[in-house]
Amino acid sequence: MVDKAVLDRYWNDGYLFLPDALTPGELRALNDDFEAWKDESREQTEAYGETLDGRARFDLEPGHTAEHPALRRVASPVEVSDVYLEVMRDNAALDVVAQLIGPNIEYNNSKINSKQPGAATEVKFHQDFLFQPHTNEDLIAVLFFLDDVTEENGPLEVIPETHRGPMFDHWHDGVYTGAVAPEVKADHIDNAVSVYGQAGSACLMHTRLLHGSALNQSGRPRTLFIAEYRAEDSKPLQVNHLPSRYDGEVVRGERTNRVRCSSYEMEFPEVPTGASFFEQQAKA
Ligand SMILES: O=C(O)CCC(=O)C(=O)O
Repeated sequence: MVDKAVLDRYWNDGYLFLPDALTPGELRALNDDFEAWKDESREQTEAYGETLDGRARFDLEPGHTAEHPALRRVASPVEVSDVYLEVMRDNAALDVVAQLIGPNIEYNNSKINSKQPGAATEVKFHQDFLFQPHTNEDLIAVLFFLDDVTEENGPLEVIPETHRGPMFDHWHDGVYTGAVAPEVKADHIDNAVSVYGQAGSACLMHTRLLHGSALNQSGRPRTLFIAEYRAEDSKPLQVNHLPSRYDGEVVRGERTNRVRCSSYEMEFPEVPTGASFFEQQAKA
């Protein structure tokens, strides 16, 4: 639990850094499962495994080899790991999520984003809400650091206060790219803040905050477990872009079946088809 000044800072900035979001035991167990997946990926040459909508669960970066495995994304790890499921259901950051948008909180989706040493994949600037509109904007992504995050290994970069500004178009030339136009990035990049911290910490991020992250230029990995939660009265208006059988599970408080609506205008994202997140962003 955190005090009001900290909560106020989140509402002002649109993000919050939390040290000690994971216990040492949780951190070790999450990393053990990820290392096992990374080892398994050595035998693979293309994206593999299957999620609920038929897309691959494990996504490999171009240049992936058995000697230098570059597993860059695991979609819905909570479905294939008891450890990820337990941490998603109960962790110290979730208490703060409940303080901010609770008391009733549902799980929305989760993934692992990993940048292995020298990984060339960047995450282009975007606002998460534009991937899956809801009736209101009380959604928070918790980005758990499974490695120390430094200036060199591709930290999350956020643009403070943009959650209170416009929603930017993620469609370009008739294609949904899941990224803002280069001019939007150029207009904001001078205000970017890189979020560093030790393994075990986390960043809480408002669903409308503009953010991205650069390539990993270091010899050390940077792996994040990202779990997104929503207020129970925030109802999805479109299919989950990371479907999971746990979508909608109440993880704090209780189910009320109330719906709360805010007023906003945006163009709906394209329903995911065969493309992975990074393939979609490559069209930007
Ligand atoms: O991996 C990162 O640095 C950012 C992740 C992110 O923004 C996303 O996957 O939506």
